[in-house]
Amino acid sequence: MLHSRNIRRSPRSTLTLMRRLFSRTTAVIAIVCVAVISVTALTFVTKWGGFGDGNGQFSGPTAITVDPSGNVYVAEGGGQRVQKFDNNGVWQLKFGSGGSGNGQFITANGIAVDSGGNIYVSDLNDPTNRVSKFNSAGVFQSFIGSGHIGPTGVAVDLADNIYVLDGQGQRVRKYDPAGAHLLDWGSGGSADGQFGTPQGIAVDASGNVYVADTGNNRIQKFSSTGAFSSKFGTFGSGNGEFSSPQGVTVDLSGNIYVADTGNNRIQKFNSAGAFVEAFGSAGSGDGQFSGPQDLTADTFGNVFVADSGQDRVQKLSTTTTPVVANAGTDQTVECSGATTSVTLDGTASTGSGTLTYTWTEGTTTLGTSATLMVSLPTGTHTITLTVSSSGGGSDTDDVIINIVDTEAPIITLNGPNPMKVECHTSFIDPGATANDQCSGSFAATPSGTVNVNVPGTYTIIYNATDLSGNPAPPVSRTVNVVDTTAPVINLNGSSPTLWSPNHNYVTFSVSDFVASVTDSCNTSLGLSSVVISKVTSDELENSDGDGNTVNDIVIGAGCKSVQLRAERAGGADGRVYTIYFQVTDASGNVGTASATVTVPQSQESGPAIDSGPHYTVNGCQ
Ligand SMILES: [Ca+2]
Ligand SMILES: [Ca+2]
Ligand SMILES: [Ca+2]
Ligand SMILES: [Ca+2]
Repeated sequence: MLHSRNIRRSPRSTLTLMRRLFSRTTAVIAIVCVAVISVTALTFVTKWGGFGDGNGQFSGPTAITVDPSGNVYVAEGGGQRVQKFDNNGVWQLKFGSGGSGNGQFITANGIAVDSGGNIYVSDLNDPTNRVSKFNSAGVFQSFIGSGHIGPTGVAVDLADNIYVLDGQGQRVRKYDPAGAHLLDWGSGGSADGQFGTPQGIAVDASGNVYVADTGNNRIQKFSSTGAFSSKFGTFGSGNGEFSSPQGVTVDLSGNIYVADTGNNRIQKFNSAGAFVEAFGSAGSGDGQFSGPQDLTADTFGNVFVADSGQDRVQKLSTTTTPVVANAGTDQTVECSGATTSVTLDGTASTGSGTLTYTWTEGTTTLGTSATLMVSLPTGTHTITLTVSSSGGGSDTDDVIINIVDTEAPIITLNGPNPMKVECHTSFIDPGATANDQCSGSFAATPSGTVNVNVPGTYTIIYNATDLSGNPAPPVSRTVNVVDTTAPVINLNGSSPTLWSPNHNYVTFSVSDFVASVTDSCNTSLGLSSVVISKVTSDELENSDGDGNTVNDIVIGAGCKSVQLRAERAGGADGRVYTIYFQVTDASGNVGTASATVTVPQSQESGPAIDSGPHYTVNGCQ
């Protein structure tokens, strides 16, 4: 269908094709209707290129056109060739090279495709000054016309008539499909129908011819026979004003697009020449331009721009799909601290053009990227994503982020467990620390008591609850209060002297010597707890001159008393009995003390002298 002989297109105006199709095929009518209905603002779609001479690279792309299938053809002034791409920028083929031979270029500056897929390239530079025709495979066919002076542009109408714009010649030359010259119009100047070195030309479905009158900063419209119809534009940078506009094209609806080269932008006008929209700015970003020299509209609602200074092609859409914001799936996230990191994902949002994203919670803006990591405190957050399209329109969507705290703290004991505490001392609880992923670290609460004065095993229980009320499993510590200190036997200072040495027994009890027993950990200890562990004498049991007695020491039953003979060796230094006392606390700690009972040698001799134990009787041990 698209190759039907009767289907023609003008190179810088693709609407011509679809107008013809509109009247001939129902199937295509449907496509046309969709495209027309959704025509709104220009939005960036994609781009390709970059400086170079490789396939898909450019050196000064000066002219661009499309064929009925949407293929894109780019002529390079610097690269001296033509490259063909599909509608999405996938490289197809190339032809041409630098030179003056057939099929070669000096400075290609205009391009058009006819209904048969033949490609016309105008070359503005002396000595070439010619328009070359190639078949769809890029094979040189013929020259169109002769005598051109700096031909800057070329266009083909529905009937395959060829219009050559002589930039230096300040005129339009029209040829029939076979290349026969039909007519010329125009001259240099700024009056209606005159030109100031025009650079671009297009033909609409009705055969009207549009010229980008570059030097006069305006667009002029002519009939197919060159009669002046109308004009719009003047020098400037405001809406509807131009700075050296070099390219013009017309879409299916008759809208006119102008490559406003010096202003680094594209401007759109309705079919009556009224300003509709300005798109783009100077720069290298998406939707920005650097001296764009040409543009073309396809039949699918796209406009392709030769972004000459950036050596690339930018594809713009004239159709806008509604913006649909998608803030992503609601999330429930376990708290991980004072704030918890959550990634918001708005990449499922759709809409044409360049989308911008704004995440807000209440009146607070959280960020402006498609995906965003945010830090949120515990609780329920309703976050709104607002998506806006560079082509206009916006939408919002909410996502609920629940930061929850469901995990209990974990308690860790500080200090040893079990823990040993000496009786009589103070117990200082080293405590326990609760660690919670959400609430952080804090002291656990102990319960239970330790009586440091009572040996035994005690248990301290530690509990903790996080800020969300999750209780930690309790942890316990065993505290062993131990008594390792011996009791103290307090003597009353008594140290009796026996006289006379009559060999009789004298009985002494514990209480004769011991005033008290103290053990702060074992207060039940008293005199009754004290026993005589042993008694010694510093003289032999049966020593010389003691009356030949034995059993000088007799410890009573239960070791609470002792009988001592009042006697001493003759001719010695007096007898010393030493009584050893012993008391044992409940923990087995043993306290000892001793006291002496003496028998002097004589009443005049002074105190008995202790020469060490020579005779021992054991008591209770
Ligand atoms: Ca927790
Ligand atoms: Ca003790
Ligand atoms: Ca004796
Ligand atoms: Ca002695």
